[in-house]
Amino acid sequence: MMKWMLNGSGRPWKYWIINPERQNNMNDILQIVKEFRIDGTASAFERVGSGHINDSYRIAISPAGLPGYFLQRINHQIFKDIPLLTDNILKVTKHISEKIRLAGPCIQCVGLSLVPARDGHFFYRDDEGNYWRMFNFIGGSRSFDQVPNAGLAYEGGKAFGLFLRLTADLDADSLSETIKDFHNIKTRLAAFKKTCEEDPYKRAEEAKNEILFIEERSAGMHKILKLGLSGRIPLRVTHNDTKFNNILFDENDKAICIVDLDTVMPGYVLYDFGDAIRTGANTGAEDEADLEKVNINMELFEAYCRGFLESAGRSLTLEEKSHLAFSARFMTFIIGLRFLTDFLAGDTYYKIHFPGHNIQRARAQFRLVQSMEQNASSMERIISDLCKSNS
Ligand code: GN1
Ligand code: MG
Repeated sequence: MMKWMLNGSGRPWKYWIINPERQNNMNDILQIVKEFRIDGTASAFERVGSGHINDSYRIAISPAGLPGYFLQRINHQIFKDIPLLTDNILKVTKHISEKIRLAGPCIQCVGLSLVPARDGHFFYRDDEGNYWRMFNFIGGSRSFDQVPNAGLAYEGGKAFGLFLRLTADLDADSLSETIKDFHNIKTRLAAFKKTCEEDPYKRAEEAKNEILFIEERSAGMHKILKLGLSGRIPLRVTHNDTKFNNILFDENDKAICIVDLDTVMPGYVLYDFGDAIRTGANTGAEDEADLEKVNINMELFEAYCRGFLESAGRSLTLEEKSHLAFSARFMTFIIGLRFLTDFLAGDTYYKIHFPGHNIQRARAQFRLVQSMEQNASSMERIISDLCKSNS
């Protein structure tokens, strides 16, 4: 069932829920919390986060003073195998926590851990078929949908670089693909083409400029896939959803934790780098309506790259380094392509906050692609200068 509701900021959103009544019912959420082995008693909850897929809640605990918990309803229309996804997350969180423990105070980050349900599993399936899971809440932290200064961009780059380093000795083959062909341009373009042809909601006319934009660029977007398939870049454990707001910062603006681990799986580092630039060096919001406001911010770009290369540069191959600037353009393109496909398909994948939200998101992504095209040579130069100083 589809329903319009108000989120915490008073803006309407639309999302798919099985039983609309249960969403705002405090007792229902607190009932779910009781299914997990928590310390203390849940006293309140609030809806948090700006993700487009799962529903997230902060759970407050009494006695007061404990950091509380982070409860999520996992979108199982999208993540179809929850036990497999949970197994991935357990492997990754345990690996990272152990690394943090061994490194001691020399690395400043906090590990995530899943809280077991009463039956010992690390998720709970309610009687309506919804899947829930619980993490420790990282108290005192905050995240940024847009990056206000270069210091934060630098910290963010260091954090995703550190994530890569901490997971470098975790065998990529030990993780499963939670969404098959997630960043596979060939598959994404085929789905787009099919949706355009079928045009089930008769929206292709409205999107004709964006469709043309994709057609003009699609041939040049297969580089990373080809490098991967031919073995010229390695498969690594990668995050695959490195939106800047998946980095948690402490009150001193130091990055302390990487969250949203659903898509941690084997992948190419270029995907992680590119997606972080898409969101971390944009002068506008991901869904900015005023396209004049959307540009690559070169100061934020330089700072993110500096942090990332200081932290992970030595573990990257030359081939990877030489495609970093392109990867930003690529990831912005493929996410725009996915937003547009979802618009044409009737908004079934991403939560939207108003009709036309997905095409607005796609337009903002494509404007950012254009800005990156215009700045391509400066982006290349910044990266090659930084690579020299970090080799
Ligand atoms: C989705 O839910 P969220 O915001 O963490 C999507 C990402 C996209 C992103 C675009 C599983 O992530 O791939 O980059 O929206 N996640 C999935 O904002 O599709
Ligand atoms: Mg995500």
